[in-house]
Amino acid sequence: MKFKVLTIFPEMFSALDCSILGRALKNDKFTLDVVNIRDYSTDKHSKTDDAPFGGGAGMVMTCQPIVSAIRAVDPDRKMRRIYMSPKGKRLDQNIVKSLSELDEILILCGSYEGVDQRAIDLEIDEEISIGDYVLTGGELPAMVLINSVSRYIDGVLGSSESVVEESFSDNLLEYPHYTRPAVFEGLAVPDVLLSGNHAEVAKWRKEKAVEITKRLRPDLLGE
Ligand code: 4FM
Repeated sequence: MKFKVLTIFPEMFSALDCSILGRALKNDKFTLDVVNIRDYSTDKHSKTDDAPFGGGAGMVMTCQPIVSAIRAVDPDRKMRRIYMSPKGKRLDQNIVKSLSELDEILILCGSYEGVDQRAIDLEIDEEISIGDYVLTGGELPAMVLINSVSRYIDGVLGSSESVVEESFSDNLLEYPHYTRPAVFEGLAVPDVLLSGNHAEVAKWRKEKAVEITKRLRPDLLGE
């Protein structure tokens, strides 16, 4: 998988150099090119924004640097071009999984009050939202998308970080986890987990997953 991110805050993406994704990037399991939109501005001061037509507060990102940057990084339109926005289709694990099957994803991050609609109309394939709340820009949403999609790429997760037995894999929330010590502040780990009976452990985990999902997210069970 190849990701290209277009942003006016490229430094923010250093967060992806940490932990599991940092290791995967180092080991070339996927690539991430972070492109500064400002570098494509033809303005003498490298401006990337202007006041909104029709008036109102805030600034709008102009078409020229965005359209030039997108066409420079994806000249033959072979990438899936995504704009992170609260107006987009809500990201869920099914969308994550289907995006992970693509070869190349371009993500446009907006800032300020918005992006000139013509840049979106001309160049963007799909708008995706990470949830019904408003952030100051699309950078954190882009990192959420990259993080969630990367987990499905071969070799990104270690063998102990399996992608199969997890929340949402069968539309259930995860069962509770425990590790040593067996008793902490008087709270004991459920006996079955210490029994060594793998079939009983699997049964208990499935029951817990169903119980927790019923209680916290009945919508996931269609209830
Ligand atoms: C997006 C601010 C574009 C300014 C944002 C511009 C968001 C979300 C979000 C903020 N993106 N899911 N929620 N973006 O809040 O995806 Cl120009």
